[in-house]
Amino acid sequence: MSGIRYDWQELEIREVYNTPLLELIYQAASVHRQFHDPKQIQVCKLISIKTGGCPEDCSYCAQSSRYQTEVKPQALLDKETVVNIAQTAKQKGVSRVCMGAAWREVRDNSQFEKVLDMVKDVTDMGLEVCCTLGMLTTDQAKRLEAAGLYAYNHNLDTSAEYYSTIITTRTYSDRLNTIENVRQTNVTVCSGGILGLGESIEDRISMLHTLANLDPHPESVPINILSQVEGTPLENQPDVPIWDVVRMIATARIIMPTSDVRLSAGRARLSQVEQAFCFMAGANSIFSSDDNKMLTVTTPCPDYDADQEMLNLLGLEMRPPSQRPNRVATQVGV
Ligand code: SAM
Ligand code: DTB
Ligand code: SF4
Repeated sequence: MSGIRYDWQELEIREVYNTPLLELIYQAASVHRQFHDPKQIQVCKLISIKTGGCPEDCSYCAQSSRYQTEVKPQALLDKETVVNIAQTAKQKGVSRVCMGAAWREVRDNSQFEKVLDMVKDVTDMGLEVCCTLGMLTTDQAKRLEAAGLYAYNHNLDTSAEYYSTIITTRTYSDRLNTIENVRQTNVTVCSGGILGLGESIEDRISMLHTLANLDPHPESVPINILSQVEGTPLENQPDVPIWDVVRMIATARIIMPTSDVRLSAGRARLSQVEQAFCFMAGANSIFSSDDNKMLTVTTPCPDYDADQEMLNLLGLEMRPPSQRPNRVATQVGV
């Protein structure tokens, strides 16, 4: 069965999302088994290479300079620090390292040169490297590609309709433009969203519709659960019910069958049973850590050893890094 479509209608996605729950999970699990090895989970490590002081006003974010949060701004880390964190992660079986910077956009300066250097060195360790650095031009995407970058993360976060309620300092088209710029290269695209911003179910469906009509689909789709950060406008949002998370994962799995669906922020508050439902519904990627945080102290992340134990218990295993080399990096012998 080929089954990969880029012409999903909102009506169809709504129908999938509203399928009776256990039937939805069963359908998603079946699709998952057609396109993926259901034993394998991709384990990723986040490194905040530049923390806080961001000029953007994303209402959920601990790193925006507009809000008073417990995050202390930190300048760009040096390469040795990043390589050391990546080495420990590799020893623990992690296959992807994702470097995040609290920037609005990449600038062509010495900081970007340093990031390119980090990408080269961590790629050389045999790890998949992902960056999330804000907006990017095609030229910058090409330079990251030449350094060996495997993936670029740029989330849509919510629907086009709801976007300006959450972020006013950039537009949905800015977001789509950067994704388009990454698509001019062989770097894979990672793009998803957040549940719990006060969005409606229609907003969730609209975001999934935008993602599933990108051709090709993003190779990975992170589903974040809002971590309510004190000091941000969304600090008092209620917790997202687990079944909403499961529905979102299952729908993403069915409409984007070859993509990796990543259970991202908010996993730390889920029980093993709840996480098992997410894996059953087609999630096949997680972030794990040894410093108890995602990017910042505001958002906890489960521990490598606890995750290994959970995977063992569920009969799952860590997926090795992709053998697909970045084409340009191979050509230039990076
Ligand atoms: N500055 C870059 C950008 O916005 O593209 C990259 C870093 S940003 C922290 C990456 C993503 O993390 C956001 O798009 C959002 O989906 C997620 N995120 C940030 N804060 C979050 C929170 N409090 N809860 C859940 N997800 C969050
Ligand atoms: C993604 O979708 N989620 C990760 C990663 N991509 C960059 C970030 C999770 C949120 C981190 C919030 C914090 O740690 O402050
Ligand atoms: Fe800045 Fe990214 Fe946080 Fe928005 S999500 S405030 S762009 S670090």
